[in-house]
Amino acid sequence: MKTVYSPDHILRNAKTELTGGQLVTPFECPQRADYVLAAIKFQQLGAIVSPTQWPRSCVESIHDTGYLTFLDSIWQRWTLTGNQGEAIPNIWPSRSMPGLHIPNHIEGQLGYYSLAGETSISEGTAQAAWASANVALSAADLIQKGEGSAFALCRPPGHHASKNQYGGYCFINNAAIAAQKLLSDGANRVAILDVDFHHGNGTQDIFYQRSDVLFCSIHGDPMEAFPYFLGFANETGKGAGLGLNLNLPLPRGTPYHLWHQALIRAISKIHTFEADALVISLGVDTFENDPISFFKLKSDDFIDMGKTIASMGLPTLFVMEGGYAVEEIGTNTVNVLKGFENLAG
Ligand code: SP5
Ligand code: ZN
Repeated sequence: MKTVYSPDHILRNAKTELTGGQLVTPFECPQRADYVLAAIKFQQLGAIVSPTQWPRSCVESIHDTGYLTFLDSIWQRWTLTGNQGEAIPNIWPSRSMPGLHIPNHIEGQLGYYSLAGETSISEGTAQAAWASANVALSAADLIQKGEGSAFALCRPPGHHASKNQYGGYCFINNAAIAAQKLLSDGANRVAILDVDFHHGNGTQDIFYQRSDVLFCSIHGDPMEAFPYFLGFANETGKGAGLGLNLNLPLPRGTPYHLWHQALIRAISKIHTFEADALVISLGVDTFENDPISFFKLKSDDFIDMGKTIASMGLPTLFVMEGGYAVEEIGTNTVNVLKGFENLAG
């Protein structure tokens, strides 16, 4: 399987993440991609290729132009305003003040365009997000050109980003723009299976009312886990998308054999949908030693995960999402891809 990788991911190198009332070094750090790339080389997964640049319209097919303009300009505006630290929101439109307008002031705009406060914006963040988007689009292009599978080594990740909000370490929804590209290139139906520990709220929201994309997600119960406010089992889609959203929340301590039962349910749903292609939002933060998550998957379990995904027999695009046990992220990620190839042949 080919991997698409860009060294520009390193431009996303924030110094701060707001957690526990402190600003700590972010869990989502450049070393993550270094470890994944090293494991791909060590385990000889296949060629590592560079992305090409895709038209802005590929990203505008999913994200609001106003949001993208905000993302492109926020760092310069933030520093010109005289701020010394990284850009962190401190107020949001909420139940008591829905605030559907976009404020003029940068502090108000940060709240408008964010869904979480842990994700600081730093110099180079937008450039890295665009590089990550090009990685996803280039990998989708490999599928369209006939490769049975491809791996988009995206960083920063994307599945928490909605059409007009960043957060959860995500800025551009790489899986969503890749799925949209597959549809634009001729697929009639695309299934997205999100196996990251966290619910892919951005991806769900983007496709919630659409009939051409099925979204399935296996994740930590949002009563107990980020993003807390979306990802419940009773969210099944709306309008043309009714019945095409499947959430499988699981409790603290879930081991692989129970996680696997949820995977079988998702696969059954994808079969019924008759997808032409599959996009996997591949987070490996389901790992037992992940520092911010609470499932109990072991490194070898990721091999079986890949094999089981391959049993669907669909053209499959893997898009990197989370995974914060940095020293094990390479092994765990490549285990999924190797497991997939062993059965896919
Ligand atoms: C792509 C992805 O996996 N995003 C996850 C975003 C999670 N953000 C909230 C993290 C909360 C961290 N709490 C730290 C507790 C350490 N004991
Ligand atoms: Zn995650």
